[in-house]
Amino acid sequence: MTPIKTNCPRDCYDGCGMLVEPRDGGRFRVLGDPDHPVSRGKLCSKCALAYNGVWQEPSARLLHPLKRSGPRGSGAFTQISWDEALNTVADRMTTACNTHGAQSILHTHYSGTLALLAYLFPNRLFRHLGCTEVDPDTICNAAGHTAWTLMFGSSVVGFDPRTIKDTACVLVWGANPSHSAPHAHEHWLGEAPGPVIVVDPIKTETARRATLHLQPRPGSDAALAFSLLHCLQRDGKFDRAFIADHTVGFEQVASAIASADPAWGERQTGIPAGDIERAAAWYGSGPALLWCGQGLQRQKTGGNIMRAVGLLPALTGNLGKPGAGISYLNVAPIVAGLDLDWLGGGDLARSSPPAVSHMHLAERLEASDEFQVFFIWNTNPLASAPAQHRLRRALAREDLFVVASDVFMTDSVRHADIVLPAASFLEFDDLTFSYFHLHMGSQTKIREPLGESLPNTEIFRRLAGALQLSEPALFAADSELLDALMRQWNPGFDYAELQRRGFASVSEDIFIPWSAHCFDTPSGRIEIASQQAQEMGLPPAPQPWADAPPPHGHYRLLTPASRWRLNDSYANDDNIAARSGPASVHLSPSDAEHLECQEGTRLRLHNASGELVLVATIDTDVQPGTLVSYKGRWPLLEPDAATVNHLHIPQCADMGNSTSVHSTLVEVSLA
Ligand SMILES: Nc1nc2c(c(=O)[nH]1)N[C@H]1C(S)=C(S)[C@@H](COP(=O)(O)OP(=O)(O)OC[C@H]3O[C@@H](n4cnc5c(=O)[nH]c(N)nc54)[C@H](O)[C@@H]3O)O[C@H]1N2
Ligand SMILES: Nc1nc2c(c(=O)[nH]1)N[C@H]1C(S)=C(S)[C@@H](COP(=O)(O)OP(=O)(O)OC[C@H]3O[C@@H](n4cnc5c(=O)[nH]c(N)nc54)[C@H](O)[C@@H]3O)O[C@H]1N2
Ligand SMILES: [Mo]
Repeated sequence: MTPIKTNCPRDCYDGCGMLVEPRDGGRFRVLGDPDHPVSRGKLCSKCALAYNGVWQEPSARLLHPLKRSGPRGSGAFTQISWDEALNTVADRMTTACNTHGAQSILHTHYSGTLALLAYLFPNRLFRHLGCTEVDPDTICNAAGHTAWTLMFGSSVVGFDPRTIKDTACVLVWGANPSHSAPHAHEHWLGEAPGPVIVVDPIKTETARRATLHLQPRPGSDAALAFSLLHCLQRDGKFDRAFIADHTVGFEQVASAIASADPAWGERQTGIPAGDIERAAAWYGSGPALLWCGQGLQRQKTGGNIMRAVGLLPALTGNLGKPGAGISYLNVAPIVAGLDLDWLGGGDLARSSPPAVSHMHLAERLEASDEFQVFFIWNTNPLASAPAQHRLRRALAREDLFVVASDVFMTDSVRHADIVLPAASFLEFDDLTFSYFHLHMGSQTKIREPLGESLPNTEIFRRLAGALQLSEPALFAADSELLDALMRQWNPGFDYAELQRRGFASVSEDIFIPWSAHCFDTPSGRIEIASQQAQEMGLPPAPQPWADAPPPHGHYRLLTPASRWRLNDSYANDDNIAARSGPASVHLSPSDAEHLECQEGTRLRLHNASGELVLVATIDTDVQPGTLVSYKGRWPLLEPDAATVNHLHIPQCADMGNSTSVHSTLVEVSLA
């Protein structure tokens, strides 16, 4: 049998093309597609291990619907039929609707799969009923989205990666592609004809490979942006005509830029003034690309930081021409023709109760009068969300009915009353995309779902049936949805042909966003100063702020993407667990000396949210005062049943009710 082309649906910038070769014993070998321009015949280490490991391991998968038969979280379950599972869920949802209203059903979902049908279709049911949603982006990137939407009118229009050949400089700010986009790190950044500058408090592998690494103190990026702007203005690199024609509010940042000389910048950020000068000279030397990662805005003032960094392209005119541009999440060009609101049932919503931020989730769930049903699908909040201990306590509420749908028995699934087993990406057809490069792909069914597991779409069609709903949109077949999406996209071929090709670029022509300089803001220009920001109680224009270094005895804990796990997926793969070792905390040699700790010493980290014991790794890539521990473990696989999100204080950023996880402060002692 010839290998079958499919695509990776994980929440990752790379969105790789893959080949699947059948092997003996009903197993498959999952490889990178040599024809795919991103994967180029190779998968990243984590996906290569997990897709050929735990994802194909029947004993690790949820194979049947289950009902709880012991205390919450104990893991005691009894196998039941799909009918019993769905009728039980439907009964409890109906009772909640009748007694407390549909808004008392809270559902949370995010990024287990980003394949369009599996990711969006289940929302139809919840929207049709009028249930409350946990706003998914509040755990990831909502501050950045709010900030750049205010400023540029969109946060999802990125540069075409192919224009890297036209650029004089690439500035990677608060992203770590060596972990979070390994193929972009390996291939794309290597294609830059000029200098690559990385701004990151950690000397990541991408920073190490860069022409220049600026290593700021965490949370000092707005000050760094103003200092770079000071140099650019002084050296005549501002584009006066662009500022006059396409921006509003420059006068509101002018004096702060004038004061932000590199010596001031060095004091605020810890970056040598000479490096600030060098970076500004390179960024100002020609068209420049700016890639802002999601780590950048997970700060208490993350919105201000994104707006301050956004001043660089706005004041130097680095937008709307080849080799210039910005990228945060590059989705708009890919899904431009697709009606994703229709796919997710936006038009079915009769009423939309206000969404709940992840920062308020534990607190809101704890109160017994508000939510009666908690429905968890495509996400694992007991691993990924803040205030882990408090959330677990909230989930222990006996009067709360908890439903969970996942591929594996995660911590969140263990806390469910009813478990609905989901099929994996090898087991159903779907459409994939990337939020960096401009390709759509087919996710092709390679084999039947393991056990009785079902694709998300089928689970929610059956649930709509059990709820005796009649809205036809809730019962749309996958083939119907895929055909409709293909018609909307209109590439000139059908889904079967896409499956044969594996993937297709959404545009053969190079895409130059904002070339017409039309910004979807109230003024139609880039809003350096924003009335809307003021109405949100924020300064109208970005401020040159830097977080103060942590107070004496405290450390700033960063918990970014791990190279071994994809969010909290893959923690249960034995090979990955062996390679990534025990949960550790990286600290600088001077902090290690101060704490009298050696390599391997057990350190106790604690703050108002919780405490956690981690193994010390002494690491010169980490600056003094900062600690790093990579995200993505499962509490149930850890010695103290806790992960870094035990320490994650649910404190909103300045915008979007979003996480400020990289602002977390901890105290440390020997365990
Ligand atoms: N400390 C700290 N915490 C963080 C972050 C951080 O930087 N630091 N980052 C945050 C970010 S950026 C994000 S996006 C979140 C992500 O948090 P999550 O959404 O919780 O993470 P994922 O691992 O992407 O997916 C969750 C689950 O979806 C399941 N799944 C996969 N495919 C399917 C499917 O087809 N159907 C169903 N029903 N389930 C499926 C997986 O098995 C997995 O258990 O975590 C956040 N948490
Ligand atoms: N291997 C792997 N890949 C992933 C994921 C994963 O968990 N593992 N998660 C996926 C998801 S959901 C997302 S959202 C993306 C996230 O991927 P990225 O956009 O790369 O974001 P993070 O990994 O959170 O953080 C990136 C960098 O920001 C830095 N950072 C932290 N604080 C600051 C600061 O104050 N200033 C600056 N300049 N930098 C700072 C961190 O040190 C880190 O190196 O990756 C996706 N890809
Ligand atoms: Mo994310």
